[in-house]
Amino acid sequence: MIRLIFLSSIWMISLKAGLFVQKNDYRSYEDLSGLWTFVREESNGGDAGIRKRYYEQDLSKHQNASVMPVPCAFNDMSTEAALRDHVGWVWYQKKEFISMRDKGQLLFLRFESAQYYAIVYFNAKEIGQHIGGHLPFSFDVTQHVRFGAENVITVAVNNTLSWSTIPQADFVYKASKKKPITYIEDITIVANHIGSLFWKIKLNEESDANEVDVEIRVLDGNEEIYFAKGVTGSGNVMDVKPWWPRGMGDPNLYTMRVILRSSTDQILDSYDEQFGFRSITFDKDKIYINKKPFYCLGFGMHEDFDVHGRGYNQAVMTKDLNLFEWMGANCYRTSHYPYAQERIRESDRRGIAVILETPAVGLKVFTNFNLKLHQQIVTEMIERDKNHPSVIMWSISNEPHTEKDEAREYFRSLIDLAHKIDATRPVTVVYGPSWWSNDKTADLLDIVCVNRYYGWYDDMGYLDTINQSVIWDYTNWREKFGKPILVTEYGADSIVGLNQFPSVDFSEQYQNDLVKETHKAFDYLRANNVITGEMIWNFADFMTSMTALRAVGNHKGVFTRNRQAKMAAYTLRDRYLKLLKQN
Ligand code: GCB
Repeated sequence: MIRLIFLSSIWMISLKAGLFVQKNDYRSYEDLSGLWTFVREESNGGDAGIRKRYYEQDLSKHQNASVMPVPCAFNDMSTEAALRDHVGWVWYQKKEFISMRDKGQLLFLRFESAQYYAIVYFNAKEIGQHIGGHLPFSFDVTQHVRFGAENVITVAVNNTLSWSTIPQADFVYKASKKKPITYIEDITIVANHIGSLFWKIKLNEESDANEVDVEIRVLDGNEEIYFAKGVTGSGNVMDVKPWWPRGMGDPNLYTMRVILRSSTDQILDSYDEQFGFRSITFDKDKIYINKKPFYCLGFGMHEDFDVHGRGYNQAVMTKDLNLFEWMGANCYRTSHYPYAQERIRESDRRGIAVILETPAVGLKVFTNFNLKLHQQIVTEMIERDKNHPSVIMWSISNEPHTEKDEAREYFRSLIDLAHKIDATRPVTVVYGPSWWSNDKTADLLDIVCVNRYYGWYDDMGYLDTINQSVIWDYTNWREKFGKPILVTEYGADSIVGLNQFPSVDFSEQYQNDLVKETHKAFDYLRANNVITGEMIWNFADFMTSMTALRAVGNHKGVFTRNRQAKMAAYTLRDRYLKLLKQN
């Protein structure tokens, strides 16, 4: 599953990296996207590049050198199958002029994501490592910068380290002595729909919170509606307009402007964080947003497109979310990894709810080492996206083997961790191979998500049995655990333009018929409070590795990989638009 390597956006920023990049009088950044020098090592080449010290070399002179766009998945760029299927190390390098004008600033190198294990070198010195794709990380490079000169950034990326084979590694970056600059490292905002507000500002380690004043200003557009002081505090903001998902109201957003002042009244740092006033609650039946029942109408999907493969692309993101709106959808799951933060931010603005998911797919091995890494990923994911009003739930894993006894303590630890970091959102796991009858974990969760493929992987061709199977299966989950249940996957492959009437598998008609039959069961389950939402698999066709089950990728999209609507998209659209009005 974790096959593709990509480097998503890379930024050179002055001031801290925990928060997304921003420009103001105290912060700035350079976007390092573009064509990087690229060298592929032999597949499974035994760390040859590290042994031969590639990071000290000008890689553009290497015999295998080519260029690679960042961000993008390199696998999809090449005409060679060897690069598409490459397993092992690849090297990226870029020369970057850093001006004398930047002297005196703290400089960080921030990666939005590198898939999967990255070692970063700056002017031939290793400055840090990161394990786990999809989430941002950053390193302070101030000490290593040559001002008024070209600097060389080299990144070695390895995709062999799958979830269960990661060796012990010391990937904690130990920063060298930093300059005593005070800055905002992180902001936590909890704001509910009736205007209660809590904030916590984290300053960098070297700063002395007693030496600075922290100002909090809440802005509605340009108008300041609340002012307070303190690194942490709470209050009530009057007459707020809550953030609503589509179909329930407007996705109203506010800005929290955090300003740091020195004892001599000099501004040291400032950051504008967007947030919304809204609450997520649940009982045994349903999810509620701002105390009103929220029925999820949406998609499982992938951050994937022709040509550039997996990863963030702003044109594709815009097209996708425009199609969501056209379809009447109000929700998606970032299956099966956290997506670019730009997409989550855009979901805030459009009022599309998001279930954020870790990249833990099909877990079978519940070792201590896996747990540690999983804990790191859950922490990084929640820390990155905790202030986004669109994020309504954390998904710890997709289709783990929770029928195994060891799964219980493993998941208990992750669920507790997620609750500890964020007490305001429900936590879920998406079930696939396990059943209500043998699962060892679902009672620990707030919400239970279940993937089922009746009429496809189960009972192919028997469309008339879908209704009873779906009702039987989901009702059993509901009765056993007494939790709100979300359908997170159902569907069928269809090859666009392949028509068969009466329908047979892989035709557009079969996908459409299966969707219609499944909806009959959903109508019953919804009316009887068994499910609190439905998400089809998949939004669009996407590329996979080769297996006999796939014909040039997975075709369960209701849109093609180029985002053209298939027959089933119209059926789903009619349903979503109708149900959205009832939310
Ligand atoms: C699943 C997985 C998803 C697959 C899908 C399928 O259960 O969660 O990643 O793509 O089935 O189409 O087989």
